[in-house]
Amino acid sequence: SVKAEAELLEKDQVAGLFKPYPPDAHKGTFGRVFILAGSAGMTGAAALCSLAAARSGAGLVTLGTPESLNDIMEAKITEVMTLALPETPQRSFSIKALGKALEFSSQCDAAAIGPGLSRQDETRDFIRQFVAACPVPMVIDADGLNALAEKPEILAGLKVPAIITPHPGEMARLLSTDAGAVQEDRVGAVREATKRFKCTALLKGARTMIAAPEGSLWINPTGNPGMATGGSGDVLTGIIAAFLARGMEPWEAAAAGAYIHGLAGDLAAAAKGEISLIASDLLDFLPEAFSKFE
Ligand code: NPW
Ligand code: AMP
Ligand code: MG
Repeated sequence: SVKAEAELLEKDQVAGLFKPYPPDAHKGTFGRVFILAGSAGMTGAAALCSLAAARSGAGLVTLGTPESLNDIMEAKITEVMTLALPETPQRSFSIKALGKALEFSSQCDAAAIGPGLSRQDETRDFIRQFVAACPVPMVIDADGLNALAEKPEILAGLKVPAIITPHPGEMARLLSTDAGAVQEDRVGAVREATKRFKCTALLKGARTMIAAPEGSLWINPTGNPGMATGGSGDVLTGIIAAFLARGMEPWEAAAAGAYIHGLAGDLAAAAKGEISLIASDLLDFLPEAFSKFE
């Protein structure tokens, strides 16, 4: 049954979503995450997203990267492995990356696609075909969403669970409206998205909302305007991917992800101030955010 009212996410409820680590845990216990992110000019999005997954408990994180950016990514991030994939002349994923990317994804527990991928035509085709055939649960953000905006049937036809994480601008593209209209009726927009695309939808911005296809609707109480800074959303995508890989249900991964991300932002703002807050501060404050749940 569809609840009429949105419910505020409570800390105790989020705590219940984190199952304790078994003492005999190994890397495989917590899941393998595959991230497709980045292109020339936006390697930061790829680094932030994949490091966020590593900081959020994923056992192994692999970043698929346009091949000429591979050495840069290897130097930028130590804990994350990379998979170099065919690229366009503008150094974003080409359609030739599809086979290898799909093959790799089948060995993983969850995927994330979108941050910093660019909106080039060939990359858009790669994204569409990857999402349509990806065999594991995935979180789709940023240019992943932009690629699907004119192909809503791809999302609606998926056989695996998916979470979409649009900001109001991306949500407007998905629903063929404008960001102002989305902001005027955030509840209506997030409900429409989950209904139309048959997946869990998370609408970002002050008071992030999470809607699940079965009708529940949550409002995240954490976070602050200091988080309105480049790369902040790319961190959220990595956190949610890690939670999917450790076996959370899509609405659980989205809700716990929004809560932890906002909490890291609040801790970072308390330490550094809202003005100076940058996205990598969120990575630095994730450990303290998680410590509230251990
Ligand atoms: P306006 O103009 O501000 O009013 P885009 P992007 C609207 C990557 N990044 N409320 C906004 O409206 C991303 O991952 C890479 C209302 C504008 O129309 C993407 O791949 C980084 N409106 C790519 O860059 C760091 C809102 O949406 C539009 C809104 C482009 O992503 C940065 C802007 O959105 C970035 O993460 C709100 N709360 N929020 C890196 N270091 O590599 C947004 N809008 O055109 O999708 O651009 O979000 O910057
Ligand atoms: P993106 O636009 O993709 O970089 O995502 C921005 C992130 O910062 C999202 O998680 C937003 O929910 C968060 N954010 C942006 N502005 C605010 C705000 N005023 N209050 C709380 N969170 C915000
Ligand atoms: Mg974003």
